[in-house]
Amino acid sequence: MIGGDGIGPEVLAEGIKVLKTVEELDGGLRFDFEHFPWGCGHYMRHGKAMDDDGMERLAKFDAIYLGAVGSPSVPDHISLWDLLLRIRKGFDQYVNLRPVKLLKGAPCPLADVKREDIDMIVVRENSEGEYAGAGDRLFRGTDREVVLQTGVFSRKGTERIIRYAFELARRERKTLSSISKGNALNYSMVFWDEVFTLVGKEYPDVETRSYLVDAAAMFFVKEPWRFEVVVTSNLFGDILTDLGAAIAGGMGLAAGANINPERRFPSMFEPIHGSAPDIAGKGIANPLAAIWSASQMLDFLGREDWGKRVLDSIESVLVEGKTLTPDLGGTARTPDVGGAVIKSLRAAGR
Ligand code: GGG
Repeated sequence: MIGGDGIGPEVLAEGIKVLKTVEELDGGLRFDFEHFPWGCGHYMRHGKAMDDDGMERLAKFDAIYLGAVGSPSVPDHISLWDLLLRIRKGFDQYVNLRPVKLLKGAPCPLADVKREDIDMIVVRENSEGEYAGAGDRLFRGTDREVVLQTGVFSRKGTERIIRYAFELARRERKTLSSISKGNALNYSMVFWDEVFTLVGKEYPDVETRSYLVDAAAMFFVKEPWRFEVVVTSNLFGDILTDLGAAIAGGMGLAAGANINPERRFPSMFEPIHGSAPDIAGKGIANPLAAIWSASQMLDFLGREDWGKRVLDSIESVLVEGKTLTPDLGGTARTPDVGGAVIKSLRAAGR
């Protein structure tokens, strides 16, 4: 576990308690946690967000549980690249799975939308694209200054994420929507659309749709029922899933899994929110996204039974509505919410 910065350690602590409860109730499952004190504090002390041998040490684990990265004391591009993106790329976690599902009891700002209308899974490309880190900054500080940020879309990288999404859609018997921007991004997204069509020929049983990202953003708000499985690029996925969080209860309920499907490396589970320095240390951060990401971890580790029970317990806490943090209109504190999920898990029994 890497608590990271700001509210990261606070919300992760509740996820750990939930996993410990699962361990106890199951009787067979066992979790051994090792804590890594990495993040911006480490960067301020040592000039790096993780130890030099950090990736080697992490490689031995089955899964990584991450809190949040970012602090006003460290430039955001350093904190992101030195920890979160380093792990995603170093462990080839090329699939980022982000559910956008309106749980019962969760608030929704949209009018005329039924709860079951918001139930999609976004498959975000997580290893290259707009976040490849390719570019340059020339003639810095002069009037000739030129800045390049290059999107990188390899055939292998594009095919594998699209194929993963098709497999998921086939398994779940859902439609698959590809979100791109082929009209303006006349190299990368034209290529993306071509690969989507090509791979799609192998999946005649999967119904597909293609959207431009601007239209997709509008439909997320106006007609979210259009989307079931969604596949998109790194940047578009990052942005659209914050929009997804906004229509499905807020950032406090948005979970993400960074997956290496071949299991050559550990996968990583995180709430998608950042470190929220404005509320860090106040004990009011919502831990439900972190707990939901623990449920994704249980799914990935082959215990979908417990993954579902943890998610059901989150939903019970929302439906009951008595133990919610301020972002959801309540007055509860972070550990109270973790405690309420545990109580619900215990009540449901083994
Ligand atoms: N929970 C991890 C975290 O702090 N994420 C903040 C963030 O900026 N993430 C960018 C991304 O998901 O690519």
